[in-house]
Amino acid sequence: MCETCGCGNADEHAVIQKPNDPNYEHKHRDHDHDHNNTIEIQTDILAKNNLLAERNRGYFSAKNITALNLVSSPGSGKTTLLEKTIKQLKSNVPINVIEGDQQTMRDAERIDKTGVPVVQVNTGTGCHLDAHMIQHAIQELDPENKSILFIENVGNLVCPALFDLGEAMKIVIISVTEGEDKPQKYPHMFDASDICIINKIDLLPYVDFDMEKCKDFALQVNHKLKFFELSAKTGEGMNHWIKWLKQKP
Ligand SMILES: Nc1nc2c(ncn2[C@@H]2O[C@H](COP(=O)(O)OP(=O)(O)O)[C@@H](O)[C@H]2O)c(=O)[nH]1
Ligand SMILES: [Mg+2]
Repeated sequence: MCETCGCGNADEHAVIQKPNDPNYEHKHRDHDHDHNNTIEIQTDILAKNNLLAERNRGYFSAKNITALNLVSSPGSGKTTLLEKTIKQLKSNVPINVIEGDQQTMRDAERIDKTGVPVVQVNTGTGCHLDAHMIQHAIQELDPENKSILFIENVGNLVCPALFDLGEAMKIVIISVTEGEDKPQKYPHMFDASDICIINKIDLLPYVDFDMEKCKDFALQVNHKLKFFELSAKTGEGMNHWIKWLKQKP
């Protein structure tokens, strides 16, 4: 966990709002930065988070909701993938979306255009979503029984790996412009995920990206990872991903 970015106290900064909310404002609650006893505090934060995550998991299980936590570095194409996925899937299954970013409603506004319910969580200085934010967001959304909840986490390949949200699984997205070595450099995220989506394959002819090496590196970290290679832009490979989603919830 970061010691300097304030992620340990991220929930104190969180602002949860629906798109087009006239009361939208950039507000951040004040908090104290006390970094004494850092290890104990971090342990407490993760223990508290895990407890709330289990409550979320119980809620999802009782309502037969499949919660999928999309994690990646900024710009890998999470929101684009969601926009395209929702268009193809929303007639088959009810979908809700929680969008996480430090600032702005931009992604929630993009998802809002697809016609599914969405809330934006602005984490302020925080670099990940946590289980408490998700608890509040699902109170706002009130997702249907037997539905899919997509959670787009804050773009960051580090901290979101540590925070269980109560999701069924984490899905890590890497785009071919990021280089094939990311699973080696950020192993925790690939270890914490069940699915790895390799996006922007339409750009493969233009970038030095070794697909097989990338998958090998990822499998060295987590031999159970399942891969989808696709382009959210052109739709190439999307059919396998959509077929997999149709088997949920
Ligand atoms: N060429 C290409 N560009 C993509 C693809 N998916 C997303 N993008 C672009 O990548 C940029 C970041 O996408 P966005 O969905 O906002 O990424 P996020 O930050 O992970 O949510 C945008 O300019 C997208 O149009 C893809 O499959 N191929
Ligand atoms: Mg996004």
